[in-house]
Amino acid sequence: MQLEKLQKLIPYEYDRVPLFRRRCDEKGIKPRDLVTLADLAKFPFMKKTDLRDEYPYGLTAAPMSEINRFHCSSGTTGKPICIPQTANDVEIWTEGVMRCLSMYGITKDDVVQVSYGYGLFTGGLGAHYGAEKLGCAVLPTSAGNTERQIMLMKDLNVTVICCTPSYFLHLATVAEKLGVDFRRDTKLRHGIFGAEPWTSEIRKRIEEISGITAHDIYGLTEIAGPGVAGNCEYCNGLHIWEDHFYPEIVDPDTLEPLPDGEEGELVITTLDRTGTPMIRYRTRDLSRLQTGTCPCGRTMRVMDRVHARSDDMLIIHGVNVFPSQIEACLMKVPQVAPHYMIELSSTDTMDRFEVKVEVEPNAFSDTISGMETIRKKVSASIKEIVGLSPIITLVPPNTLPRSEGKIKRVIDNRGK
Ligand code: DLL
Repeated sequence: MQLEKLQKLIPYEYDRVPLFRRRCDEKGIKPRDLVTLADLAKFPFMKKTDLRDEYPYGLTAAPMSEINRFHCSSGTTGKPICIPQTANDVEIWTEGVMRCLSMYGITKDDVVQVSYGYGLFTGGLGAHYGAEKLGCAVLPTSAGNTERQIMLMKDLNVTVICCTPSYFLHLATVAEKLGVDFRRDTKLRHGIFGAEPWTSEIRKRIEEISGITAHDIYGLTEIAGPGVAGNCEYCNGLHIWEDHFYPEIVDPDTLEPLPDGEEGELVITTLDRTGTPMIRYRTRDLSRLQTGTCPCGRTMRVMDRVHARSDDMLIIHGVNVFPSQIEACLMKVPQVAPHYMIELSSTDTMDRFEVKVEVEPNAFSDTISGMETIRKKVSASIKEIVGLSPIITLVPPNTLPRSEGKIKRVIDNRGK
């Protein structure tokens, strides 16, 4: 089925998207050369800079009469990227989210609060359409106005919340301040979290503080939005909806395909989308396609949770460090809260590497000795796993910035 779809998609793209045709011609490859699935690796990659360079319509394959929605994602600089989609593209995306929700055990009896932002970001409308299609009652709060979110959650008997994991942690802090206990005062049972890397340690913290089950939903604007993959009840990774999204893992340096079981950059081809199809799109997300079968019985392949992006990697004192590693080290110390910042700056001679982390309210004290014990634990945890000794600054509860959407945890001022 994947091969049949690819054999339609490649000529469709070749005929309609000049950039793709030019790249194929340069490589001396023709659509008819796709005879087996393995032949896909002969075709050129697409990447974010292509979308930026061809902004806004250069990679659009369908005529304007068929385009029915735009979503954009912000670039780090200048213009955003823009993904025009057909009604069928939106339908495929909706189905991906619906399948995820159903896999998480959500049914039409659930009340789903969508606290992802609505608009050009795909989180809000993606979760909304998927939940509505499943027959749930949807509460489209969008992001922000946290106290009102908590009031509505209580009053409307919300059972499912969709938001970034970092926003849920903020919501939990505000709920505590308002005297709202999720277990006692709400019907909340599930959280559908994604849009940013989050470690299993944060997942555990979320489940402990709220009593809900935290589910992982993965996706990106270029490929659809949320709902490209989600975890099953075994939480052993995320099933990719492979009938719509064809995954590959490549070595991020050589770009050669890697066998299942090896970590590299996730590359996705959209098998059915016709508005802005993506062929071998380099996501920059680091993952692995797992080998073997999943005990849940689903046969769609499983990718590891995305713990980092290749462009997130920091090189500090010559050591490669991912923010998620720091997060995992911090979460090993129960006295610190899941709110932290990594700050880097440089002097003439060396990098300054500081980790600021909030102390849990019940562990916070104004005695130097009490704080010093926690600081040493944090320092030892980072030293053991990352091999570096950053400056550790413990800060009082609720003092670091919070975000309503994707959180920015790294400030890198080196070389500025
Ligand atoms: O973040 C789509 C989305 C919305 C996914 C809501 C899940 C929930 P973009 O803004 O284009 O789209 O950002 C996509 O976010 O390449 C990953 O780096 C990261 N990301 C998304 N989901 C996860 C996840 C949306 N579950 C980028 N785990 C992707 C880790 C994630 N990273």
